[in-house]
Amino acid sequence: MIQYSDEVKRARSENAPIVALESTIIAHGLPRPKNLIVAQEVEEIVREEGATPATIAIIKGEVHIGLNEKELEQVANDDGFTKASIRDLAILASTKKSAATTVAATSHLANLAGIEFFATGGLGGVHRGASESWDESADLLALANIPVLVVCAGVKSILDISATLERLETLSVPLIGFCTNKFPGFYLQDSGYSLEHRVDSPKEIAAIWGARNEVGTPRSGLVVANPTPSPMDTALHERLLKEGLNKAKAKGVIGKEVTPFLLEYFHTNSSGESLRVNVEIIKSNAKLAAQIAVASK
Ligand code: PSU
Ligand code: MN
Repeated sequence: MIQYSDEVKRARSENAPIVALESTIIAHGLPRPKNLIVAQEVEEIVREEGATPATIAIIKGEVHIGLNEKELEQVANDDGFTKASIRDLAILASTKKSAATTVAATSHLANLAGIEFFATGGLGGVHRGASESWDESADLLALANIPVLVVCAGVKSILDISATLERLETLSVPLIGFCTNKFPGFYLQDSGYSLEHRVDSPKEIAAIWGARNEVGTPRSGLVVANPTPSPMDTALHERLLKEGLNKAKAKGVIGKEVTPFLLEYFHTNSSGESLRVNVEIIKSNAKLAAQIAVASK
């Protein structure tokens, strides 16, 4: 029982390029009222590139692929939207509850709807201290098992980046840098880790995506790491990261609350800097994902 927006319905019938967008960024990653404005602007960027945006969320238990104006507003402003990963989907469907979807859940639902391209901000990954807390995002397993291409600005710098890269390797998730050999660190252009593969055009990415069939690896996703166009000041980033992690620990924040807590800490303590960078990231990723979707047709 999938509810498609009118424009997504049209795009599907015309076999036109579609880009999936996640809703957790809107509901839990960006502060109000900026979140709604950004969500609308990001959809517009996708349209300008000649693709159709499909923001994905669960509303009253129903899967929505593409949201109308009112539904987008609900996701942005309604307190009833929890943060849903793949394991929550059946529970939400049967209890008729609403939720925003993470990278994992959005990829899953995009694939269900036959959408291959998806833009987010930063991926979830292995958290610092994960060897004790076992906190590893379900995004990683989803990337390994769901054939959706995800454009992101690397993994969030609040994570253990080295461990995340190791897990991506173990899980056989292909990883390519867009116009860079450095793995981006979300707020920063360079996380300090190198990338083996670099591509310089959406066309090359589309070709790699298409080549998976030839070598018999069509079942996994693909991560396109697109560095932020305007990074945060490294010293400010360093300071907020240290403070935020300490605060989270002191307050005993665990589970799926960790990521929203740290993002919020950055947003309220960087005088708008982290928010500015986060917004630029989402926009630039949406643009690239749309270009790849168009180049794949
Ligand atoms: N990127 C952003 N803001 C976010 C997220 C990504 O710019 O809020 C969300 C995504 O939905 C991602 C989630 O899947 O953070 C990861 O959460 P966790 O670490 O709990 O798996
Ligand atoms: Mn987690």
